[in-house]
Amino acid sequence: MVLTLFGSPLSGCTRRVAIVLYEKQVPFTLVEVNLAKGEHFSPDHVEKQPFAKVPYIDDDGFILYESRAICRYIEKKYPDQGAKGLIPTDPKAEALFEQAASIELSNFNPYATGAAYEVLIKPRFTGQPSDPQVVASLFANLEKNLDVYEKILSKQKYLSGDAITLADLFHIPPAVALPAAGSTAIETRPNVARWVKDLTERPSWKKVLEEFRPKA
Ligand SMILES: N[C@@H](CCC(=O)N[C@@H](CS)C(=O)NCC(=O)O)C(=O)O
Repeated sequence: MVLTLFGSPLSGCTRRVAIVLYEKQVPFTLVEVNLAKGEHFSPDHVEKQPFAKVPYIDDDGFILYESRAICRYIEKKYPDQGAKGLIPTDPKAEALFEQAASIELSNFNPYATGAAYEVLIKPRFTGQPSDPQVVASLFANLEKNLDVYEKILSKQKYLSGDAITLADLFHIPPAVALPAAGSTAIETRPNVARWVKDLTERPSWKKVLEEFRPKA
């Protein structure tokens, strides 16, 4: 049975999983969970994703949620298909991958996704204006951390070394939302900008942009 991805085509977390499914050439069907209509609060959805978030997958009856866990599962299930080595197997290389994945989760995602929420999502979905002080604080933290990224990426091509891993791919959806949220943090750091360009030029992201468009 073909893997089913339950999520919202515009949500960064759903898109993160789709990037990896395309990278790994794993066929899948997207079943839209309409966040604007609150479908993620339905009893059926909450039974699968108890935190009432998207996405989750159904892989022949195996239910899994948390976008990064899903990506790891896909890479481990299909190590020899599509892009290879997205989780390195050598212990030191794997440890460096985990370090980079942890950096993304601790030092990038809270600020980048937080800013995207505050500027782009909150006003649209809650009717509340974004709070300039909150945005300024998120941007300040992001800039401080991206200064460190800039140093790391001046010495190596990707966040855990010279080969791409899931840790790099995890960044794509929030990174892409930053300019629209009013941040220049990426474009003003040449190595960070080079890295994001490299990631977003991959066919997997282009396919997400083609296939995961807002419905008219
Ligand atoms: N850590 C979770 C986060 C899931 C999450 O926050 N999803 C967002 C979309 S990116 C969502 O469902 N938002 C709806 C809501 O919070 O009501 C993951 O990576 O899957």
